[in-house]
Amino acid sequence: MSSTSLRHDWQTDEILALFELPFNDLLFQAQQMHRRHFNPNAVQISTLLSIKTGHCPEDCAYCPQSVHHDAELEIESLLSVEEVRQKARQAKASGASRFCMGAAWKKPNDRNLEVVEAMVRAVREEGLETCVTLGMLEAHQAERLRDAGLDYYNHNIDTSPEYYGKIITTRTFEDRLETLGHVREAGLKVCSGGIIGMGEHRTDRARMLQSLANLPEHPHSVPINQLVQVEGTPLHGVDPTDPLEFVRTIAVARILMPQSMVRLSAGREAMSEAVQALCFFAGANSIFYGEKLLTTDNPETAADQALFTKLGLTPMQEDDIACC
Ligand code: SAM
Ligand code: DTB
Ligand code: SF4
Repeated sequence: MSSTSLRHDWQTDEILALFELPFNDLLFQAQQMHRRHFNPNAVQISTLLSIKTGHCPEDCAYCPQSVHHDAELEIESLLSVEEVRQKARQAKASGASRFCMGAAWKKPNDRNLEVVEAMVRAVREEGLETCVTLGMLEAHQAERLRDAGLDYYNHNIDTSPEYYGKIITTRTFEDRLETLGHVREAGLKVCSGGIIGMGEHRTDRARMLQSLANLPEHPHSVPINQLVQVEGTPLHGVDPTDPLEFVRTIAVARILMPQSMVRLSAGREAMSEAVQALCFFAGANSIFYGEKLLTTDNPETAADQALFTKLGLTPMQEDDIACC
């Protein structure tokens, strides 16, 4: 996202100062920023589908799909284009505007990519925006996805550059930035965020948001995940982060990246309605909707519909976004 009014020079101490504000001051500032750019009562709705599940060669300590951990998981090879089309049709019927497809790959090979391109075309034919997350991409692969009509590429930086090596050893933070560069240069919209609750410190949360905000363009979409603790993964049993610190992270993301969609991503199943409501107040304006994320549970759709009614939230339309 490029606009001269957006900052790309955030310093760590400025971001920490935001985190340290009294809670009400921080939320008020974030809500004011939010209202400047969005209808505060509109939420963008995406649905997720795992198109290839498990056996991933990467060792991400949070992830049940890594071959290095022994989480209980139903391994599934690449779905067919028709299976994906059916799921997209269902997602559209239940109110989603974007369909996100995730694959447990370190990087796709060109044969894999051909199938994903066909999936992207099928999902577009069903009238949904498309997002995929396939691991690392080379420049020509990002261009191929763009030519197939892909809208968004999700590639999370997950945590701070300093904490990265404690969570993943099979790739580097710089590898992630390189793929994000290819995606941006191909003209795809970037979706990039991270995970809270992996035993990181507040400074890591600040440095993660700083890395995102100081990219050449703010990501269009910034998913903030709360770690879903899965038995068999190294992070199972780690001390959870205080929910109010999670809300603060959302608020700081909103202030740093005022025009981005901030997604209250994984972890809602373990969150009270009150904490989710605070996240929306702090500037979150996007969620994953549907009873499953990739491999773990998300809230029941009826529960989400009830929450939307209680909070007076509506699915986002184009005119809910103010132009810069
Ligand atoms: N393999 C690709 C990759 O890592 O980019 C795409 C799929 S991967 C599952 C997508 C994202 O899901 C990860 O970057 C991570 O941020 C998030 N994720 C994975 N497991 C999670 C968990 N247990 N809790 C919260 N977020 C998780
Ligand atoms: C993102 O930031 N979170 C989503 C999506 N992008 C691909 C994935 C969450 C996965 C949670 C664990 C699971 O269900 O396997
Ligand atoms: Fe593989 Fe992605 Fe899971 Fe890491 S997060 S183990 S890359 S599926």
